[in-house]
Amino acid sequence: MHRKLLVCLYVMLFILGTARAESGYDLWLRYLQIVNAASKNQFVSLFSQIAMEANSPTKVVIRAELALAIGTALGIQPKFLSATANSKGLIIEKIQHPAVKGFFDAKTSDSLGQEGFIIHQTGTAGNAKTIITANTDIGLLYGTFHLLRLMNSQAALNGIHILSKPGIGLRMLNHWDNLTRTVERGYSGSSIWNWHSLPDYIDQRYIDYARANASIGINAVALTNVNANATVLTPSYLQKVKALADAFRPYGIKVFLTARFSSPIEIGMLKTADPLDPQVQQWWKNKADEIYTLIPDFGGFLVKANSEGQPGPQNYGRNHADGANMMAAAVKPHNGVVIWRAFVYSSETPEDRFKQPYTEFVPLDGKFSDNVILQVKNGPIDFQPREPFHPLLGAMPKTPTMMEFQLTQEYLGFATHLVFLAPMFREVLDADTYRPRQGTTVAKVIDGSAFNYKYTGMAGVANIGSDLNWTGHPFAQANWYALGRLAWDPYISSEIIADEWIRQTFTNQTATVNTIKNIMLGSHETVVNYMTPLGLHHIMGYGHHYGPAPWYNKASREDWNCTYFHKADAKGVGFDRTSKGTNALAQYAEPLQTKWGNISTAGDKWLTWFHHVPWDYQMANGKNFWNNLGLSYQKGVEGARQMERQWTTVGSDVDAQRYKQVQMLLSIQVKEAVWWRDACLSYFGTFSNMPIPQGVEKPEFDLEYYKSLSFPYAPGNTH
Ligand code: GCW
Repeated sequence: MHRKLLVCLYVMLFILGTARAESGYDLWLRYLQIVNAASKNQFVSLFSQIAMEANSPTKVVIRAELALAIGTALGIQPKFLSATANSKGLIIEKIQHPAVKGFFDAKTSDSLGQEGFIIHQTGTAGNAKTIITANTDIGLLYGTFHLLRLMNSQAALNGIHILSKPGIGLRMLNHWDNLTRTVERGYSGSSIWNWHSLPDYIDQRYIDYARANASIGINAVALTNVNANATVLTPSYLQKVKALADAFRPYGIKVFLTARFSSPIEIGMLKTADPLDPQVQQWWKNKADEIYTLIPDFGGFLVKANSEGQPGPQNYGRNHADGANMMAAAVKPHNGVVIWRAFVYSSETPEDRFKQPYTEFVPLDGKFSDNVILQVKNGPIDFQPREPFHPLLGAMPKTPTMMEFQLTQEYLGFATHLVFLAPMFREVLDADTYRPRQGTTVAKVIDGSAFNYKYTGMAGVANIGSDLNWTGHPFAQANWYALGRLAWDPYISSEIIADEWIRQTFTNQTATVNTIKNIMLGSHETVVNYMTPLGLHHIMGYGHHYGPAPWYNKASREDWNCTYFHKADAKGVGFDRTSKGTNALAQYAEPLQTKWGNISTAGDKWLTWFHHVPWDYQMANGKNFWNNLGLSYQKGVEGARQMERQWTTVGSDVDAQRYKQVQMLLSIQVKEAVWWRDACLSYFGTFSNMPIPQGVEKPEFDLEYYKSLSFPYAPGNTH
């Protein structure tokens, strides 16, 4: 009996132990054990002796990461030595260090900038010297993580020479985290910032978060929700922010805060927040001085103003430039920046929501101070599963525009749907703005090369929370990863990103890597097909945005209704944004205006974004629009089923815990794909008056059933 109990206990402990190990907490920094002998030998010999001092906080971090990675993957502990001109093995020192000096010329060193690095191997086996070098410690950290990534994917190093530097300056996460620890549009637990126990308690999570970010080059984080709370700017909260900034600094991460425009009134006892009022200006200057005294490398402010009820300069009859410049003047002496969001739509104007940011901001180009960056959302409406690129991108030659992607899946199935967003981001980055000329892709606008911007940036609205695995869905980690990699290199392919991530996160077995890659690369198109095919947009449930609700028309303002966005009637469906409609298309350069303005050349992706398409409109494949709509939904459902099937083949290459997790989530995804298809086709069918097309499964329930579903506590809705 006693023995039996003991055995039981062991078994339980074993299960618990495994569970912890594979919870997903380690993200892509799992440092999976290397079993392949040749590869193992290569890295054992590379890492057995490392020449570097530990003479800065960042170098201490580098050493700790190396010890962890090498210990876990290779089972050895590296020996750290001081580097000298005669050092062999791995050398990690700055380019001016005697151990590195003479290897690279001044031009190469200049070209690395403040964050780039070189990994260089010389000499013959047995006598090889491998150098990681950079102009700064942070560059060394990035180089180290790069080398560890090569180890994780068991790459061959022979004579390796890599010079890498970031394509974009601000590589950023925007947290929509409230001080209450709820997360707006967050689906993976509560905020990881424990404001209550800060500043004295530094959760290990903060460090692991910083490690993960640094490993993919993320160098800036806005801690708080853009629907901002002025309290974060009060002295006691600034102490907490300082504690986080101190924890992140060795990892090269700067902290930003969201600034509520009305803060001078709310916490400053002023009567106004008018940006032209000298007292208000002085208040912001003092506030900035106070912050920079605590956090000398504070990044600056991220501001949502005059949008969705947030206060802003327009409350005082001023414009966005007046507001942004006032804050920019406050942070300017400290080299700070103001990131001003372009996601605005007026509370009164009945103008097509699509058009409003462009209408408001283009006349202000050239009027912003030189430390203001305009953050433009991915898509003129709002982070939809597929949007045409935002027409502001390319239209602001004198104002740095940065990209705001959304990692959290507000409109993409929350944290229960597997959707790899790199292909969606790529589609947008590769889009040609034709401004000022053909070939000026969105990537070229945001990396600054098109207009020589002084600042460049790419932000992702974070999908991170207190869940064990950070992001809820194990695959949502890949979207965090993708943001970092794309911000570092806005031209990198989705395939490479997926490949790297899988090898570090799951397995190095090529067949399984390929299966998982397949699932990931097809997932975005699949989701678009079962949610919003052929250009449909914003037909999700009201408020929480969960599930389909194309019938919804009860919102307090017209442009919060699904019916506003699709305009289905007996004739057809879609938003006419041509010159016969709202003419939003005029905000794009030629030839896009003409191409997208013509229903026959607009392309399937953008069809109902720009046209009210007749149900019986004959499409290129010979079928009418209604049939194509049905078949797209069906294709989406089949795509989801296919993902589920493919996952069953990954077998033992994926640990049991995450295998099971993904399996359960995929079955939810299939169920919800069916729900989307059936609800949408049942509803749109009441207008098309055509039967469910051939080849499309019939809905299980009637429309009333789908309409009756309600989700009062759907997550992420913090209003
Ligand atoms: O998409 C909408 C979201 C809001 C969000 C807003 C924004 C932070 O539904 O929750 O508020 O966009 O981006 O400002």
